[in-house]
Amino acid sequence: MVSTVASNEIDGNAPLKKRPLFKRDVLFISLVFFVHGCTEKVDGGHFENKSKPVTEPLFGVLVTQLSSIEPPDGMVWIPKNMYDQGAVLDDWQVMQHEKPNHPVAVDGLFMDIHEVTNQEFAEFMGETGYVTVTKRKVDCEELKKQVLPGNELLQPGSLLLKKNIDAISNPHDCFQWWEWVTGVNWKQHMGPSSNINGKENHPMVHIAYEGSHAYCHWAGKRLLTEAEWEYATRANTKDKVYFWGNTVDALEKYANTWQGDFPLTNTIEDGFEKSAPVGTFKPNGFGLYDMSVNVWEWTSDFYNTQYYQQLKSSGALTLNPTGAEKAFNAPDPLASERVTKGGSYLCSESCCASYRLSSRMATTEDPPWNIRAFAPYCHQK
Ligand SMILES: [Ca+2]
Ligand SMILES: [Ca+2]
Repeated sequence: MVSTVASNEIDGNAPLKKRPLFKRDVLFISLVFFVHGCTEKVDGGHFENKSKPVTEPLFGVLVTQLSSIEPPDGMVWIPKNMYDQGAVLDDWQVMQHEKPNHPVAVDGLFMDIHEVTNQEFAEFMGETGYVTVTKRKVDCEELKKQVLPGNELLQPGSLLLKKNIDAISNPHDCFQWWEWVTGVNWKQHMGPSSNINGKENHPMVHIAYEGSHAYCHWAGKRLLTEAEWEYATRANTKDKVYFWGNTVDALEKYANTWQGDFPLTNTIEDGFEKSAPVGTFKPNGFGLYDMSVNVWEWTSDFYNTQYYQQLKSSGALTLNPTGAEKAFNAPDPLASERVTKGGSYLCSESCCASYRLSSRMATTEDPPWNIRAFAPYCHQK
């Protein structure tokens, strides 16, 4: 399904009320960490041309934290630095679209410690009355622009993992384990008869790209770029496949994954068949939780299979890359796709493995065409 409603509109008309900066209610005890970032120019200010490759010395150019600014509740300061974005040599599961790795540098920023929770999203919904894409009637004219004739997914809803799958004949055909369910949305995340009662501190899911922007705008933040997201996850580690090192043995300490033979059996040894409350698993070196799985997270970058090569070919360090100017993905030429990161609780070694640092996924901007659930990680404008 495709929507044409602008990100700053509610029900197509009323403007979203922007939430005051640094003004968040206390939500849950220790598990609810929330964010907010720094809008002021600090230490020389932000770059003017953020995607332009430059070769100037980094320090003194990149934004640093002023000692007088304390991280807002639920946020942590991510210091400026440079790193190699993309595939590392020791990763046997690396995919072509994670290559070539290329040097980038990013400004310091404040960042949410955890994924946006159901409680936080409910607060946004209560104040704004925002209508999510999953609850809107399908705009057939828009739909025609993006799907091929014969597609029958014409009711609001989203995709869920099928239950009781006995076998799969083609591991590359994900529609053997996904099914379209009408009436699925962020409050009825598993179908019309489900609810999120008791899951207030779980990550919110089934949010479209537009909705993630609406939420961030209301909270006085923005989505992370892909480069910011990967840097924050790497947390100044170098040449690592996972943020905790190069061995998958520690996976269960840091990530809520699918354990067993996906999608047939899940042993649930980590205690969670689906999402886990935010902050359940160990954080990375910057103190960020669930950067590897729990739920997928949007970035603001267009997905473009040529972008990494373009950055590499420039031969220069790229400061604060903001992604390609437009989406490009030959197998999905009609869709406007964004980069999503981190994987979900459905990832396993045998399928997805998107808890790897360089992993990335092309995701169309509306949930009906997504195959998993997402929650935005935001930091401020
Ligand atoms: Ca699990
Ligand atoms: Ca996540």
